[in-house]
Amino acid sequence: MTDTETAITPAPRRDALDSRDLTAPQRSVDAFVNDFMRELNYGQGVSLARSSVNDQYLALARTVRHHLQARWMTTLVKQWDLQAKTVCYLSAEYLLGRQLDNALLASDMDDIVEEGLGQLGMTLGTLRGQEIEPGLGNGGLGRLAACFIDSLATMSVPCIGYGIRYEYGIFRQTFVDGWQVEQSDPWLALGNPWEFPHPENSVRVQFGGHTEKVTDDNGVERSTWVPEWDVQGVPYNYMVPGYRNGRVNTLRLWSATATRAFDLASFNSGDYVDAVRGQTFAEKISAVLYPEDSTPQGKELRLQQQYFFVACSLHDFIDQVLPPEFDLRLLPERAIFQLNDTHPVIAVPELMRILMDEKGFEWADAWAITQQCFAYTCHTLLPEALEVWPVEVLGRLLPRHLEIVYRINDDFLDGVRARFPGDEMRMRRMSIIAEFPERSVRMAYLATVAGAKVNGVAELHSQLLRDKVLPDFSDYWPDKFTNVTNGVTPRRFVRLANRQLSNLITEAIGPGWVTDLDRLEELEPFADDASFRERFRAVKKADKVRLAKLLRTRDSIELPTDMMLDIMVKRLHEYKRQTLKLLHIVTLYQQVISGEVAVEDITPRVFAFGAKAAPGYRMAKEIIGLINAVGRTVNEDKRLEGRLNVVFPANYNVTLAEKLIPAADLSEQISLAGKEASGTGNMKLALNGALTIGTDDGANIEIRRLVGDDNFFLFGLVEPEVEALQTAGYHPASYYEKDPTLRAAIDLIASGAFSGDGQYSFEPVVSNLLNDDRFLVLADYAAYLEAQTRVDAAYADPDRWSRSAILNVARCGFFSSDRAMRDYIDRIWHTPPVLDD
Ligand code: NBG
Repeated sequence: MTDTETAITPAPRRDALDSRDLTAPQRSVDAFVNDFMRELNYGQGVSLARSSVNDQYLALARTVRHHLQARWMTTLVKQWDLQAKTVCYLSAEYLLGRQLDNALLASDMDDIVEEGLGQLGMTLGTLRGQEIEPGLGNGGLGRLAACFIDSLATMSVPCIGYGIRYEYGIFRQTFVDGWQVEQSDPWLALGNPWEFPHPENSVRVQFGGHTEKVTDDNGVERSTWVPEWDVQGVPYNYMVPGYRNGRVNTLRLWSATATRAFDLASFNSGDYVDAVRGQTFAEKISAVLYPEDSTPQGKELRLQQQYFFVACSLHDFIDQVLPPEFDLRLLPERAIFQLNDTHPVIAVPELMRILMDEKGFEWADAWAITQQCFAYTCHTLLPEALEVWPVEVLGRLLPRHLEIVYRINDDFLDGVRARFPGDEMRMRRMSIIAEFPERSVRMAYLATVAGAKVNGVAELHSQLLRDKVLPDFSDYWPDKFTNVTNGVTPRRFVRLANRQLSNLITEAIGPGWVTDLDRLEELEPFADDASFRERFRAVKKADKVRLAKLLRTRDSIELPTDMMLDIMVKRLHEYKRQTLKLLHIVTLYQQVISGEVAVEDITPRVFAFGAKAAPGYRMAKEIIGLINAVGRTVNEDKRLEGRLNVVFPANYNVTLAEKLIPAADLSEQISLAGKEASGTGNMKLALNGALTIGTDDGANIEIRRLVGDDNFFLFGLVEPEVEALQTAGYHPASYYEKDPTLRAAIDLIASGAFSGDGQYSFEPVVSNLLNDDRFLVLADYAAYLEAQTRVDAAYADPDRWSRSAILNVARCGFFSSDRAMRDYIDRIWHTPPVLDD
């Protein structure tokens, strides 16, 4: 074939996909062994005898994925035939967790694989351990996106997840002398069998330059963008298998590369480094995930990432997913672009630009389409976490988009002016462009103006979003605002993470709960069944033993398995109040060493933490240092042996969460009321039979309402009280002065009791608590301690405790991400499932 022929041969389109029989590989142990050996010998190119564990893992992954690929092809063909409305989930983060187990579960291959590997002298457990999880997210927001795409696949709803294939995911945390040290996460280094690159479908993304006014053929003056530089986005497809329903959706992650990989002129002239400079520059865009959580940094590279992935995604959907010559006026019938927080909001002016500058639409028509195609989810309440981009930065990087944003704002403010004539203050408050401290674009406002719907992620959060964060907007468009309480996937966080509990539940009520979590309510009567409670306790114990085994090899930590396991796992942030938990531990320790309390009177507890601090967040890192210091002191003190223990395994991630959560007795959800948008760890823990000690915040409120006051340990100020206290003037030191128990705990820290030889006094933490305490730790301390005594009393009665734990499981079916998806579909997306005929 000549070059010209290549150029003019149209690429085969999806409608040309053949209708050959897309049958999956045979399912039997023999067939598996054959397929596996073929992958090992011909895929990896090694013999069994010479193969490494990594070879074996890769061969296994490829063997298993074949079983899903046939379903994937079928899904794509069907989707093409039906042209059904598709959820395009735009998210800068997906915290997927390991893929192998999920693929085995979805394809129902566990037993076959286990037996087949056994015949070959291998164990599934060893190969499973070889997989490095894709840590392409920071915390709750990224994990939520992963749960959502799992649920949509399981519910047969067409969805494409769009995101970034960061070459380095969330940093790996290690501790050196108790201090967090970050290491890079080269998760792709040993090969990634779960992705399918498609460089032929690359998208060109342009940046920089300026705009020019030109008069088009109809004599209309239009703006055109003359960009200065560009990169290519290469799509990598991942399978998102539904749970045993024959459907596999797609996650498409973009990787940046140079449009011209190699500058031959520089190379020929001998400047080898210069020859690849363009490549290095381009690849930087998708190189690394920003390790921020709840507090954006406003770095220009971050904006490049955001624009890069949404530009790729919109072009992909319009040019590749839709049929050729599609009438874009009908786009709202085919797509809803869900903006996962403000990170992808630059997609709004990008769609406007595509429609006008590339497809020739007039402003009004383009805007009418755009407004129906987007919806926005807000995930925070901290004002500092709402992204803003300085006009100077946006204008330099995306001058045409800035023009479009100005025009959107002008039109929007005209509308506001018409409704509220003369209300200049309101105009200023509502403007998408902020003037102070520097002129910038408020991305949350842009999303609200453009989005058909705006939602918060738990009832209280949605309420506060309307009342506090965007009150003028909710006055203006009351119907635009809605709530969808978050959810988590029961496949990964119960069925996979806690097989024993899953089996127990299935024995009691049948297997239907895995895809219909409301059915857990059928467990209620078993809470009163003594033998069931006994078995439930045995499962918890087994989960602790399993965790202890893991922590021994992973972290050289000895985890006692006969004590209450009290866990706080989440990103380290002051608003989440790990320091409040710490003050509780220090108080118990202080009371024992001072002789105030006899050690026998303490309920034996292991306190487990898991938390990463953003590398630039100094106070969070101080708190990590202090937790480890207190842990070391407590664990080394013989007087407390068998009574108090602190464990803090490094590098909390999805894989570790799947081990920690099933073993937990007590779930710490102790954020300051009004600060945690929802929380999702709280849901995972309750579904695994941990009782919550928590504030009236985020989804805790809904958990408590469902499980009942008797099965939840509530404490602390409620949101209006927080607000009142802050308005009246909060003086943390007054609590210190009034409360001798609190004073003793703080004094003990300040005295250097936990400082070891280094004599480091943790002064920043102490003085922050006493002089600032933005999140009211000291105000809630006494109530928290009191609630902990209620916990102790309840735990002293194993039957009462297990009853409550079982009721937590039985009553938390609401927190399935399947339900969250139904809510999004009913209230926002209107995307029906595509069911088999
Ligand atoms: C987080 C909130 C959590 C919430 C998750 C998922 C961000 C910006 N927000 O409370 O802090 O559960 O989002 O909605 O990461």
